[in-house]
Amino acid sequence: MEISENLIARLQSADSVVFFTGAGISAESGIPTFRGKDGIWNKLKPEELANFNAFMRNPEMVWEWYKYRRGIVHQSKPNDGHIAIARFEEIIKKVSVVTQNIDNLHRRAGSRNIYELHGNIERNYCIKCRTFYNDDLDIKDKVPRCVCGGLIRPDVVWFGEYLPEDQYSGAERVSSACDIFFVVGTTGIVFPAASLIYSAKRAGAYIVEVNVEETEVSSVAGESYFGEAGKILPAIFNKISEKKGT
Ligand code: BV8
Ligand code: ZN
Repeated sequence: MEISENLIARLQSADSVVFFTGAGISAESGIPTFRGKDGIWNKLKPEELANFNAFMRNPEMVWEWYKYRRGIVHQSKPNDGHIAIARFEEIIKKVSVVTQNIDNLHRRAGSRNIYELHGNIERNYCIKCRTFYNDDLDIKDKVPRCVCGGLIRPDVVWFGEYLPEDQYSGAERVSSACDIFFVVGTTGIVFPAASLIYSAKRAGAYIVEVNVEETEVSSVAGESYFGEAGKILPAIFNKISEKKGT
């Protein structure tokens, strides 16, 4: 795979790089994407599942879906794409990960500066008293309940819900101050997360897309690499670390 001299030069001189990731980076870990050909949204509509009203109307169904996805996440592990992103911290002064994913794989791969825009499937809280139940959640019940009697929900951002303020403002800050902004494995159609791509571009960042196909982002990217993130990101990392003699 050919890496442009332009990108190599930019990475050699970059102080700060952001990796903005979506479901596509976890596809090679066996976690289904949302909108691809085998995407989970094809069978189930997001409106029916990833929103608060659906949860209040039918908590059993929504919990069944999240238990199914938790099961997949627990069996999966970070792939070479996640690991390459974590290893960029060895050769670039400031690396930030801004992820739409809730699968915790960037943290498990060793990345340290992570902004989780849409929450994390490993965390859950009571909608009444906001007590958190994480690894102590007893999910054998159809619908887990808090000691106060309140319903427990996954700590993820559903459609129509605001993103966690601290995560979003932190992500905005690093996106508007970086030299290179990688957009990895996302259709770039969910907002306000996707607006970070445009704020980064407006602030002068060089946009590099990594995806198996063209997306809405391709037209604003400085360059796009079409192929699997688990192959492209390690190839870029190896090229730069070779150049830097690390
Ligand atoms: C909000 C967490 C303010 C849960 C998710 C009506 C009412 C309210 C809001 C809206 C509305 N209409 C529109 C909106 C805005 C809405 C939105 O953007 N909708 C879209 C669909 C148009 N946004 C919201 O609701 C947000 N909140 O706006 O609040 C507000 C409040 C009240 C009232 C009004 C406004 C909240 C959005 C967050 C929703 N939560 N997930 C869960 O996961 O269960 S969204 C879901 O989509 C995931 O988080 C996912 O990460 C995200 C984006 O999807 P992608 O990651 O891009 O995944 P996708 O499958 O689409 O694409 C995968 C890509 O990977 C593909 O391009 C594929 O080619 C590529 N790929 C595949 N394999 C590989 C690969 N690439 C590289 N290598 C590979 N191997
Ligand atoms: Zn409670």
